[in-house]
Amino acid sequence: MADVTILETLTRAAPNTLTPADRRRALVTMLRIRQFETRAKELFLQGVIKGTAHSSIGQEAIAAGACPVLEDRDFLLTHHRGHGHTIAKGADIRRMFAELMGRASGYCAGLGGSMHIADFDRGILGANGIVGAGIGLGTGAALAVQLTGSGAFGISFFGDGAANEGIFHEAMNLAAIWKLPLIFFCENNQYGLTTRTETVTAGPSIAARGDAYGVPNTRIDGNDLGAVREAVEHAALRARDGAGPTLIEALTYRWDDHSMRANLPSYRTEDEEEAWQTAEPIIRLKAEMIARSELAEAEYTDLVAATEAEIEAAIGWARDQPEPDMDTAMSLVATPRPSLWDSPPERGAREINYAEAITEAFALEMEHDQDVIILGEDVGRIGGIFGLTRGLYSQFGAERVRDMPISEGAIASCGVGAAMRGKRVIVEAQLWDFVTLMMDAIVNQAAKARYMLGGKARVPVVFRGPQGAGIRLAAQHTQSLEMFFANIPGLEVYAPSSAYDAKGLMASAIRHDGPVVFLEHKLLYLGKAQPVPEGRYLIEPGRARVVREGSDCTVIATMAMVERAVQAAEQLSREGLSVEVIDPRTIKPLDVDTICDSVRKTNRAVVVHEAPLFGGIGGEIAAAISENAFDWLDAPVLRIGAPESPVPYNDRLERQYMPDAARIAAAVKSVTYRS
Ligand SMILES: Cc1ncc(C[n+]2csc(CCOP(=O)(O)OP(=O)(O)O)c2C)c(N)n1
Ligand SMILES: [Mg+2]
Repeated sequence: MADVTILETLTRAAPNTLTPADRRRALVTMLRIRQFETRAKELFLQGVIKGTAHSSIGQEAIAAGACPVLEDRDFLLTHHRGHGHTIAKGADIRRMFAELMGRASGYCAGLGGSMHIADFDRGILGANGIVGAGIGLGTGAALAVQLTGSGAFGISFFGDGAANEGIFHEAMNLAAIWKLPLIFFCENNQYGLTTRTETVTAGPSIAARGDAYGVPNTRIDGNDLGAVREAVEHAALRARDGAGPTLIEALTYRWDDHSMRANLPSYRTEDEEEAWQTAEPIIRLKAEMIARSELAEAEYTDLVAATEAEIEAAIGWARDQPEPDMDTAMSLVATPRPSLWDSPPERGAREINYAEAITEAFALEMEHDQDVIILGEDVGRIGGIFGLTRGLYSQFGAERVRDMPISEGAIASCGVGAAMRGKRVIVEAQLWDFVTLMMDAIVNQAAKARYMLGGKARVPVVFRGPQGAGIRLAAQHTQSLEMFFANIPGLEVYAPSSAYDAKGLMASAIRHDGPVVFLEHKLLYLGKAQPVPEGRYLIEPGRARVVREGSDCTVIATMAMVERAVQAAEQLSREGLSVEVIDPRTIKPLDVDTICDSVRKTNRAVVVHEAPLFGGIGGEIAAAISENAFDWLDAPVLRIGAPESPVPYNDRLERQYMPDAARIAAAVKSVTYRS
């Protein structure tokens, strides 16, 4: 049965602020969207469009009503059902079809498909395949424009289903406390896939959820062009005036199945479908325009014909476009770096410790570039729980060193969104284990944006925090998670072990135009002062450091294990063994050449890291040695890591859990004395 209360709402006319020209433009937009979706579905059924796509037929009034309020300087983020929004914001329909057909001239170079269409030059920051993701990214883009003071604003479109994602609530809170210029636009089409919204959504309405955050909200008829336009005009004025976000819930209905691919057993009644189709937006607008004598039936027929011709021409163009090739696709994964690196300076005499070196890199980069900002919990006045941002708050102010709510999902998404809109963002996870709550922003958004958006997106964001065991914080505050990220193309992973490297690599991470995961170690924060140059310098990622030279065995160690490997080497030297210690410094890119050159010299290798052995970087390094230096090996490559267990709290057990100098020395002896 159709939802009577909603249909009653739909027949109530909203005050109309549209001019006849606005209505005509909107009608054309709606016809273009409908014809785009109709033909896309036919092409999908013919196998010309593959994968999937989500039709917005029935919901056109939302795109046509909301998007014209956006000016060139404004932005939008949309969701999987986003064709209408991008068309209404001015995207080139030919390139949209080309993308759906997987062609090189498509918006994402054929690498993203329907759910990822973006046109940064037009302020279209992307559709998204992750339900709710655009809401979090929207907070960041809104923060970036707010900091610029341009008076611009943006809209994040999402479905009713997304209103039950945590990011909806985190983002709403964030936007409210900072008065971000953002419209949260929920297209409530009554279903999330096959699930009826009201059966999974608590409270009187999605709009009413705004009350909890002090965000003005309204529930409107989403099939009424005038109602949509008026609500968005009103919310836009608030956003431009610095009054903050608005939540709009627009009631509507999708005519087609969830997706073009979906072949789901029926979950809606024919009565319901028919009732909503009679309330459909195009026929309503057409009837209104005819009643106002703004349109004649024959003119409408001409508009439809002209739209059909335009869409056919776009399809014809798209069909003729070449497909992308693998080399080009591969070139879009990694964000290019400058090919010229300063040669790192001498260490000098001045000494600071690892934590202070990172702080110094922040300060120098923030001084150098106004766009660098830091987001994290407690990073402001107290400088984070380990004090790394202490002093920066008084130097650079609360706008650039921003205390965040305990909202890791929003912190990370906000960082990515701000980076997409021109900022260089440093995102702190208070303890690295909390990164598990940031994973969508890092893995699905930041890591893939450049590739999936056809090489157009620039996402300069550093995700950083302290990992590792050693100070009895137990299993949820002590993990070594580098391999979570090393396995994701598009991310770089830095893991310095000395103060000198930490400063130079942090500068490189901040100045990189792509996402970097920067791992620090709690035990190293507590380490001794070491010589570090005072000025700015960069260390090239993917260049290992030979920490100590030797000729009998190579020990490759990461982070807190480097110092332990050096201790083992010193102990062994007293027994007559010469051990070379290598710190890769960056897990990805990994300097296989330096490691293998060393093994070709020593003929033996031991790899040591703090993470559990299985799936650790040790396996990668051992494989690289076997592939590149097998003929030089006199013994199998040995790996040392933590046991297959969470980190124990008990002091003695925690020490036993972490590899130490004695275990490293024993491993070196076992490979050295076997030949
Ligand atoms: C995080 C996440 N969970 C689940 C999915 C699979 N999925 C894609 S669309 C969708 C329904 C979303 O419903 P809604 O937000 O109401 O948007 P609509 O499809 O109705 O426009 C689901 C479950 C996904 N893509 N991302
Ligand atoms: Mg829905």
